[in-house]
Amino acid sequence: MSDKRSMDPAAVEMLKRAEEMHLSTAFSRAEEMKPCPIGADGRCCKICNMGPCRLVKEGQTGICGATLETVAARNLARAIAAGASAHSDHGRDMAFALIAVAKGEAPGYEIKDVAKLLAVAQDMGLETEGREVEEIALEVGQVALSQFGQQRGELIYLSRAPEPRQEIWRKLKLAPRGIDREVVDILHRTHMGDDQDAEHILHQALRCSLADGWGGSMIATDVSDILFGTPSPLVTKVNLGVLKEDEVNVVIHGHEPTLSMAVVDATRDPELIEYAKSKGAKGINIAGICCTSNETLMRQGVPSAGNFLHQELAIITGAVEAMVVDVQCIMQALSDLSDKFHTKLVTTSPKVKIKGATHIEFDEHRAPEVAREIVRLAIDNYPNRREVHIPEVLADLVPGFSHEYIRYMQGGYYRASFRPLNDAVIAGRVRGAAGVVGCNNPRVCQDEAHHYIVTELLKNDVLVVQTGCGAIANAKYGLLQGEAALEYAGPGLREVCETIGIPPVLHMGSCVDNTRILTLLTEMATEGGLGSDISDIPGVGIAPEWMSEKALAIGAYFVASGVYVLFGVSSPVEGSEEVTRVISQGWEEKVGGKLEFEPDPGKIVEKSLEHIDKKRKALGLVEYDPSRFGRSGDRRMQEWLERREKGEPVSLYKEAAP
Ligand code: NFS
Repeated sequence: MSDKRSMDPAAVEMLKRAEEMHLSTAFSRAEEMKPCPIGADGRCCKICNMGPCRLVKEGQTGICGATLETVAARNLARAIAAGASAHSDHGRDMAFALIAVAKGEAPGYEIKDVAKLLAVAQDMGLETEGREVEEIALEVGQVALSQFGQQRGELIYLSRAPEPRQEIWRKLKLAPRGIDREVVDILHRTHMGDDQDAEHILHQALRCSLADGWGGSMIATDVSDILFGTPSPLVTKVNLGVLKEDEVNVVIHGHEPTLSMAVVDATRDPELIEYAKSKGAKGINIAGICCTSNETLMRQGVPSAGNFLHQELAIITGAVEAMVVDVQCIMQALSDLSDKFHTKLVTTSPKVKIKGATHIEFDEHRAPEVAREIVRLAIDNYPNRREVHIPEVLADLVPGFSHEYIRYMQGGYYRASFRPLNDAVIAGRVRGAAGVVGCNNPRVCQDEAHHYIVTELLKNDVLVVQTGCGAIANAKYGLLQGEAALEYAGPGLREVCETIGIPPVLHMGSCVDNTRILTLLTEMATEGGLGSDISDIPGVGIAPEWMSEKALAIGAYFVASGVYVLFGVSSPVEGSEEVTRVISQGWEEKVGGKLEFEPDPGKIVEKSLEHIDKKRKALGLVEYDPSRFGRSGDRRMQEWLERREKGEPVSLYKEAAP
């Protein structure tokens, strides 16, 4: 079943149902409303009330004289600041939660990963010897919190980056001073009548993005691991087929794990399960959407109902008793849509209310109580169900690849390192690495670019790491299972995956967990043999179907960390050649990474491979030649067994020798 709106059969099935029921979705609205061509290109300035000014003619300026490049740069910088603040504010809430847990004021939560707590404390330069866990946790929480309001100096986590990278940041005055400060700086300098030099504005955008990647987001990841456990692989399922016809379905959607983890716990409460049974349901089923889903998927194996564009489709199944949301990536359309079904849309964040939704405010000081109230509401709603239509589409996946686990799996407890991966890259067995991340966007066929780009990269022996909606996209088509290596990976990559026993696509977490990729790159850069900085590594970052400002912030911090980043869909600075030049060539000269917008997925693959090979060459590595590999691993074993079965004389020992 193919469709230009989505390559996912579950989505296509639900879109058909939406049409039959005359329901509007993001897919149909995207067809009805084309993007504003002026805004889409970054040519619209609405910073003051003399405008909005539309800079559509050659050489035209705003009323104040602002040029197209200033306008486009300001728009991009503001988007990056908004994205950085969303991620970072999430990090701040996690720090508050950690403090509350450390003080014993947050029942239901605990410090699950003491080893991670100690590692983070050490990175923060805190004393850990002879101290109580709670005492350390309190200080870690306080130091994390201090990073937001810090005014001078630099963020503590910058010291985690490779040394040459830190030097670049210091030399160029890119080292963020404090998380909030860098965001406010952008809002100030892009106010009417301030910074009017595109390059200068964009320089601050890089600094602000670093405050996200090596600040707010990294805090979010670390504290989540401390409180809920550092992920390691497990098996679970994805797609709308995870919803259950005979159980109360609670869908958690949004981003912060504090709420979702509490709701997960509540759905497992025997008393509430009994209560659900009293209402005629067989039990309580929980599933996730978007990045909250990634948080619970990575750690507890809670199935995922899908990525960003699945949020409305889940409701259209008619099987969702409650959709519980906190912050970010939540469409307002859910409110009207849930009214047409029996679904209760529950908002929980003090920051987010949606007209028409039921608001049950979440508070980490009484999380179990709030979570139980929400689950009870869902159960009470079960008898109101009408017609249910759940697509029978689902796939297995193996998420849980934290950078700690990736390190561990390459040598076990005593010999964990990145040596095997680096050696594989050096030998050309693995050509390079790619982080393929970010959203869905109804302006392009759902998941198609994610899937195409990743399968092409795998074929070319590029190891892929994913987060967010990109990971969920490819999980739906089976790429996040071990078997995918046999089917999709080139010969060298396949050998590596078979040897370690991993999928060729590693799911590293939610969108804030892109910071795990920063750590992974740092590990590769410092392990030896692949240069000394992130910019030396044969790797790329790709956001094929991006839509959110957070994606831009992520893209920018990868660039500032030295990575070549390619975004699909369309360019928000298309109107300005100068800004397009600054963020690509200009940034590359400065920090070694660059940002490009490339709508054609085929070209994204081409450019990625070209860049990977260029970096290989610069490192003096052997030229990539897949014909040298593919004679080891499970396939070889299989051949040997087959020949032996046929009675042919074989010796595994002799043949294994080169
Ligand atoms: Ni990240 Fe995109 Fe949202 Fe997650 Fe999905 S839309 S930028 S991937 S859920 S944050």
